[in-house]
This record gives sequence, C-alpha cells and structure tokens, in this order.
Amino acid sequence: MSKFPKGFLWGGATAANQFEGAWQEGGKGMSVFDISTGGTVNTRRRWTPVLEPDTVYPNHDGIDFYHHYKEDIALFAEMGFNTFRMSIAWSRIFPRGDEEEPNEEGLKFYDDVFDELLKYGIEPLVTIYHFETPLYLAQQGGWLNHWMIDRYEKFAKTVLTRYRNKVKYWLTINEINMFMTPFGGAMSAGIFDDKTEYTEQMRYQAEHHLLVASARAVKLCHEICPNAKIGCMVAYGPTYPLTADPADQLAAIQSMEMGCYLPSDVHVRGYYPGYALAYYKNHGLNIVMSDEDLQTLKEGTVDFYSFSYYSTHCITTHKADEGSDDMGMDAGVKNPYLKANDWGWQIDPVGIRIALHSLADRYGDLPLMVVENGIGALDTVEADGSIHDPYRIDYLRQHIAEMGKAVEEGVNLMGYTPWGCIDLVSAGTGEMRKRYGFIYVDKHDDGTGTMARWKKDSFYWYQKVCKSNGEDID
Ligand code: BGP
Repeated sequence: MSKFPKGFLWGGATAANQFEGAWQEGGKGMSVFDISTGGTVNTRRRWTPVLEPDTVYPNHDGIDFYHHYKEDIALFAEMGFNTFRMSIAWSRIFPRGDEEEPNEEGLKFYDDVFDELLKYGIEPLVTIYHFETPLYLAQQGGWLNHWMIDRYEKFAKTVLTRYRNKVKYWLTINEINMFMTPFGGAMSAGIFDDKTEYTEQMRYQAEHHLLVASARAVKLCHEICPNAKIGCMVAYGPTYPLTADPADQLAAIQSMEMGCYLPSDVHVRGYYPGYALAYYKNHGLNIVMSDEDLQTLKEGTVDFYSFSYYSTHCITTHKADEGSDDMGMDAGVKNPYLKANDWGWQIDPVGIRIALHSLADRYGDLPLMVVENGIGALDTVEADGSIHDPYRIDYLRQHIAEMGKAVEEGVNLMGYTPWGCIDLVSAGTGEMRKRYGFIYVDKHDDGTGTMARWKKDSFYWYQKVCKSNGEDID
C-alpha cells in the first residue's frame, strides 16, 4: 500500500520564461528575462537594458516548448503525470502589461496547451505569474508602485475567466519571497545594474504590493472559478541554528520569520504577523498599507500552501565557513553534515520532512504541496544517446522517501511536482547546463543545439514512481 493518498498529484514543474522560447512570436511583448544573458557556474545572470549584438539571451529560445508542446506533453503522459505545473507568460497576454485588451493569440496558445494536457488526463497546475514581469512595467519601477496591483489583477482576471473550465489548480505568484532578494531587484523593481541599491524599504514595500495582488487573485478565483483551488507559492528553505547556543536558535527563528513566514502567514492568516510590524518599526521602515489593502488580505486567504524546497541553510552568531549560492542570496553558513551540488546548494532530504512538519504545525490541516524540488546537475550524453543520471534519481528518491514519512506522520500533502521535469534555462544563472530534467533537451549555453528531446535514466525511474503512486521508488 502506498503511503501517499489516492489521487495524489504527481507531475513536474516548469515556468513560461524558462522554457517557452518564441519570445517574439504570437504577439508576445518583452519581459525582464528577455534582456538577461546567461552566466556560468556560480555566476549570476547579467541584465542588459539594451540588447547587445553577439550575446546569447537564453530565454529567447528557452527549449522552444512553444513549438514542441505536443511532443513534450506526450512524454509527460508517458511518464504517468496526472498534473503538470506551468505558468502563463504575462507578456504573451498583455505585451506591455497595461493594454486595454488582451492578446488573443497568446490566450489561444494556452488554450491549446491545456487541451493537450486534458486529452491525456493531466490536470494543469497553473502559476499565474512566475518572475516574468513585462519589461515596460518593470522599467517604471514595477512592484514599488501600488498601481502594479491593478495591472496584475487585470491579468489574473483575464486568465482566470478564460480558463475557468480547464484549470482546477492555480498558484498566484511564484516564490513571492524571492522578489525580496538581490536577484529579485530586476523582476520586482526594474533594477538592472549592480550599483542601484534595492533597499529594505523598497523590498518590503514591493512585498506588500505583491501580497495584496496575490490576495486579489485568490478573491477573483473564488468568484470566477468556485470549483478550483488556489494557493500561494513560497520558497521554503529551513534555516538551522549551527550550534546549540540559544543565540543561534533565536537567529534561526528570526531569519525564518522575515525571510519566509512573513509572506506565508499573510497568505494563510490574512493579516500581518506582529513580528513583521515590529520589525518595520524597529528598523525605521514605513511600509504604506491602506485600509483597503488590509481588508483585501483578510478576504484573500489561500486554499492550499505550495512551496519550493531545494536545500536548507545554517545560521550562527559565531565565526564559521560562509556558504554562497548562485542566486546571490545570503546562503548562511555551511552545514558540515551535508554535501552540495556543483552550484553550492546543500542536499538535505530530511529537511523536506522538517519543512512539512513545520508547516503542518503552523497551519494545521491546510493542504500542502511541494511544487518544486530537484537537483541541478551536469549531465553527459553517451555515444549511444543514453543519459545516466543516478545522482538525480538518488536525490529525488531520498526526498520522496522523506515526504512519504511525513505523510505517515500525519502531514496533509496533496502533490509533488519536481522542478524542471524537462531541462530548461536556469532562473538564477541563465545556464542550460544546470539541468534538472527527466528529459534531456539538446540545447547549450552557446545557443547551439537541435532542441531534440531524449529520455534520461531518471525518466524510466520517475515513470515507476508516478504509476505506483509513490510506492515503487527503488
Ligand atoms: C526557483 C524558481 C525556478 C527555478 C528553480 C531552480 O527559485 O522558482 O524558476 O529555476 O528555483 O533554480 P535555478 O534555475 O537557478 O537552478
């Protein structure tokens, strides 16, 4: 008997800007990722306000899902997916972000994709907005402005209305807390250089606007699609105290509060937690919130909580080895008990069980869903075309085993969609060689490649997992 409940959602996760390509087709406008070049291992993306000749812009072509969606969905069906997480490119629906009327060609593309998924019995799990801010809106300061909420609401209303009969699972905004990091400055506030400061005041004001926008989408979804479920999406990486010193324990709690629980608590409870309001006050921040905004937060609480989980972090008040990662986030200090991938992301399967318990303790029976998890790795294609990726199978197997234990221990988990089920462009570095997929895509960092799709060993392994409802993970 499987540990996972009947009807558990098994699938994979992607995002429009990282895999669709076709950046100038179907009436699409430009998004912030269209002016971003790739980096190399452990270097971040570079943003070029003006397109440079002879520079590769990896998101322009992505992996060309736009033209390969039928082939890709057939492969997902072959693996046994019953759900597929994808996002809608805002700049495909409202090319500048502020048009009166949506772009019909863009809407039609997603109709076709959803129809194709439903043909195989795969439920679309749709992120309304996954980092892909229309460039024109970002250039005007994006989420620093209250009017951005109206722009997002219009986009959300358009897609919720159009797809109300096709989509049952929605997510409002991907990794809402990532907009707070240095990496988030571009997509949040249109900061494309390293010199302009993305201050705390700006970050928390932007976060407030994002939270109100998210709550408006929840309210709209409840009105327009009463049979659908809508959740938040938070980057959840537990922070451990490095030592047993109570000062480290306190530092870990406070880092989780402001980095992760703030948006989580607002989404689930509908109001700002006391620690956040105190933090603003004690740090001299003046976060403007109207009564109407606060009312919206109250009325827009989510139906389920979804999160990404890749790794854990440590924090200490003592001297220690510093960690780093390619998103330019404060990765805390290295955990001596854990190994890391080539990008410095530490591998911690037990951490996912800790995450699930912490969330269940905090939010009771609210359904949880892991909508991103996986290991970025360098894959090798053998002479015969096979791709052996035991490291990926190991990583996922161990995480699924820990999720299974959490379910047995009473956690209400509704689904699992590992990240980048098909290779796609890295969000943090813009690389192709940082691969996550069960399906290899012949596309490379220098822009070359045939876009052919090949099955990795993990494809056949994950097929067994999906088809046995998580029972057969060996
Ligand atoms: C999350 C994002 C994804 C994704 C993933 C892996 O933060 O929601 O878009 O890309 O991280 O990160 P990366 O692509 O940098 O390896």
